Amino acid sequence: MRFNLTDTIAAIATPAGTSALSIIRVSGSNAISIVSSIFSEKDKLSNASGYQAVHGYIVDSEDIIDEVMCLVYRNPQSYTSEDMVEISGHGNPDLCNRILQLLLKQCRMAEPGEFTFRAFMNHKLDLAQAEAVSDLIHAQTAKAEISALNQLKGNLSNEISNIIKELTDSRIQFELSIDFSDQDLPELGLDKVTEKLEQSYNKLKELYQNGRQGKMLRDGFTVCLSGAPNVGKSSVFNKFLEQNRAIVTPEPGTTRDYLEEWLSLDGYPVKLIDTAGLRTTKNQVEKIGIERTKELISSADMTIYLTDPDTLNKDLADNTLIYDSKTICVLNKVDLLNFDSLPDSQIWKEYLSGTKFGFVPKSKVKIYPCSTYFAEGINALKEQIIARISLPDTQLSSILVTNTRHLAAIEKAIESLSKALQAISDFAGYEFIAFDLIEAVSSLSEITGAVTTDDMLDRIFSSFCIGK
Ligand SMILES: Nc1nc2c(ncn2[C@@H]2O[C@H](COP(=O)(O)OP(=O)(O)O)[C@@H](O)[C@H]2O)c(=O)[nH]1
Ligand SMILES: [Mg+2]
Repeated sequence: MRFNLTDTIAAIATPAGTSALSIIRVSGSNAISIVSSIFSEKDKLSNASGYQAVHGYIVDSEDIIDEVMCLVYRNPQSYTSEDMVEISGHGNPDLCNRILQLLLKQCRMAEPGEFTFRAFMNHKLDLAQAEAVSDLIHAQTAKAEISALNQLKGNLSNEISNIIKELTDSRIQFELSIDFSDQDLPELGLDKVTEKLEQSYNKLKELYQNGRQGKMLRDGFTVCLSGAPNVGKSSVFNKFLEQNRAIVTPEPGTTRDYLEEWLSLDGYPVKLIDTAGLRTTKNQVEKIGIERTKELISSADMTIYLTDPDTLNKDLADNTLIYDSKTICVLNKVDLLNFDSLPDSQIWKEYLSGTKFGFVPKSKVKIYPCSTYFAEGINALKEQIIARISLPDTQLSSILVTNTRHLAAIEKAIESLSKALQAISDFAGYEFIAFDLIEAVSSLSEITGAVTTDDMLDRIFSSFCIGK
């Protein structure tokens, strides 16, 4: 086992630095007696009932260290399911550390995630919910918060438990048919069992497919700006961030190394990357920058390929403009065009007046016109990105698998279940089908934590904050 569960543990739960308040958490069978021993109102604290707050002073022999409120929790009605005390003191890091040092004379410092680990071991939370605690703390945007909160409420755990129950029921029916095949039991309704297994299979498939997008919600979408030098990549980058982050100059080849920044687009976490312009060059530094750009484009979730009136014809001739689900082509600097001389001048005029955004007339690929000098083009580009990454709101409020570990477990379960279904259609022996169903259940049990290894728990809880 990774942590000793019988020790009493303590940790500062609030961030380091000066703040209005700071909170120290103590959990374990001796939590209340240890805090009482350094508290001015010893009896009041020792006799406090659960959820009672006791006002007093933390004292070191005769010296008063801080005036605090101690909130008492009695097991099992606490986060960890153990006796707990939360000491709220003044947010002075020095005072807070002195209180912690006093406590640590009688108990041990908590490891990262150890409070939540205890909650898991004491069945307050299952593993998927414990992971949601960490996701909720680290969620960067509103959409990621909703999804983590749903998981914490147990939505994912319930769905997985229901599927586990269905699969286990079916497995038992197959096993009974093997074990008592010589007895007068009613025959296994193979059609009905198969139908149920197919339903579970479809549910898992749906969870997996939605989950691939859900994972992006948790980890973010990477959007890479690319195109020839000087088309305005850094200008677009700065407009998105609403600050002059990247250097913009009229001179081609300004951006050599890439820059990346996080932003929230309609509640979705987006990592926007500004890259070196793509061109043939003899300059060593620029060459390396261009190589990096190519790697970034291939690993990004989306690319915004920019061109401008000067490079458009070359880009069209070279077939560099592609329009697929991963790429958005943009013609920047449309303010430089002489609209009256263009074939579909009316469309361009409508665009410039901010009423239209769409195709560049007569081009083979869909190219979005834009100018970093006008808000319309940038806003419309943002909408295009959002449209491609956004999930329907119903999907957000339902179950969304956002965690790589969970997705891998679901994928394994789908594989085992599809083997079971194949075995049924091949008229294979029931023992083979039962075996595949056991495998599927065991993969799914890893999500809720009914099946775990020390190594797996280590990996999960070590990424938590201290004090959580
Ligand atoms: N006319 C016009 N100039 C632009 C526009 N966007 C960027 N520029 C200018 O084009 C030049 C190159 O821009 P920059 O963002 O550094 O391009 P990058 O090399 O692709 O990063 C700068 O002088 C910008 O001010 C635009 O929409 N219209
Ligand atoms: Mg640049």
